[in-house]
Amino acid sequence: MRIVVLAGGIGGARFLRGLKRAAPDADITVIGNTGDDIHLFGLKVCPDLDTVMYTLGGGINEEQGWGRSDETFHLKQELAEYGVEPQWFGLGDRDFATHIVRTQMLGAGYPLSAVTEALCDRWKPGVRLLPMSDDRVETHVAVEWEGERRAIHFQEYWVRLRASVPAHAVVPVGAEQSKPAPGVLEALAEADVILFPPSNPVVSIGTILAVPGIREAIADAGVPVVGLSPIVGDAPVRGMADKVLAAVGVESSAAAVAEHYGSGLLDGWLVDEVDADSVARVEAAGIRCRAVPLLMTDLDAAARMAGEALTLAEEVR
Ligand code: GDP
Ligand code: FO1
Ligand code: CA
Repeated sequence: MRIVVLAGGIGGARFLRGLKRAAPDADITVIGNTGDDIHLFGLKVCPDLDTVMYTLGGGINEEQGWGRSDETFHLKQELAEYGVEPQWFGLGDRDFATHIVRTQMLGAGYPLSAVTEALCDRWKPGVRLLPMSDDRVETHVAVEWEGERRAIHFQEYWVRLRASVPAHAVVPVGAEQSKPAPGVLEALAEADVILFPPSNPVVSIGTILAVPGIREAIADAGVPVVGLSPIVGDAPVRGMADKVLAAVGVESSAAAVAEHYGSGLLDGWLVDEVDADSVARVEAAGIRCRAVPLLMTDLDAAARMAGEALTLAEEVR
């Protein structure tokens, strides 16, 4: 079975770990979000691709959910001693090596997709990890800050400001001119099932869908498309997805996220058991819906969620 998953960082990565356990013989292709990418200290950082690669490859900081395990921060401290900004983004020494290799290869002319494949030669994530695009796409957020309206990089909004300032719009800058990376449209056309993990609907999956051609390829694939809600009991399980949902005019609820994707894209949707009363609303929108436990408390729980998603895919096929 060929499964294609559109993934952000932590939610996507933890779900994928469960999916590998639930479907050990499946051929899994991951289309990763690159809208969170940022250039820092002359280096290209791809947080969501790295979170998937490290999580599936056994190198993730498990408690944090991003960055390397067994990490040190000597380089960060040395840069701070020179007064180099930004100091609000925590790049560790081990993680820096990944960004140096990536930047060096990009400088030599390799596209991000080839660089990601090379990095995965080391980590062996057990999935084919493709960036959504080889072109530069950077999510910016229009915020109200110090009495002024301005657009800032997503990482500045998320990490520096912790989404604490009002956001008016979320813009994937460069998306309109971008092309899907090699292999993305082919993987979607050949998929038997397409899954949306409990990733951020706006700045992870929304950004991937903003790459021209990807949304159409999903609809044209003619196979079950099943998603899992990142919102449980009207709040994100972790992070600040409610803030970016508000910025695009979507309420923070499992049903509203399903309606936001819509029946033109989704065939099936899983909500948590605490949101069982929203099943009827989702089905009224033309999307088959089930309420099952949706907390990835451990690998077994994530695997059960992946199994439920595959079962729902068979029901809607
Ligand atoms: P990010 O790039 O690191 O922000 O990660 P993603 O975009 O892949 O996923 C973030 C979303 O995952 C957040 O909105 C969380 O609410 C959601 N999430 C994290 N852990 C869980 C979980 O155990 N269950 C569910 N249902 N959602 C989760
Ligand atoms: N998230 C933080 O909240 N603080 C950080 O200092 C931080 C550093 C960082 C470094 C590398 C990396 O791959 C991810 C990192 N993240 C950090 C997570 C990253 O910002 C994620 O993109 C967001 O959490 C949302 O997706
Ligand atoms: Ca992300």
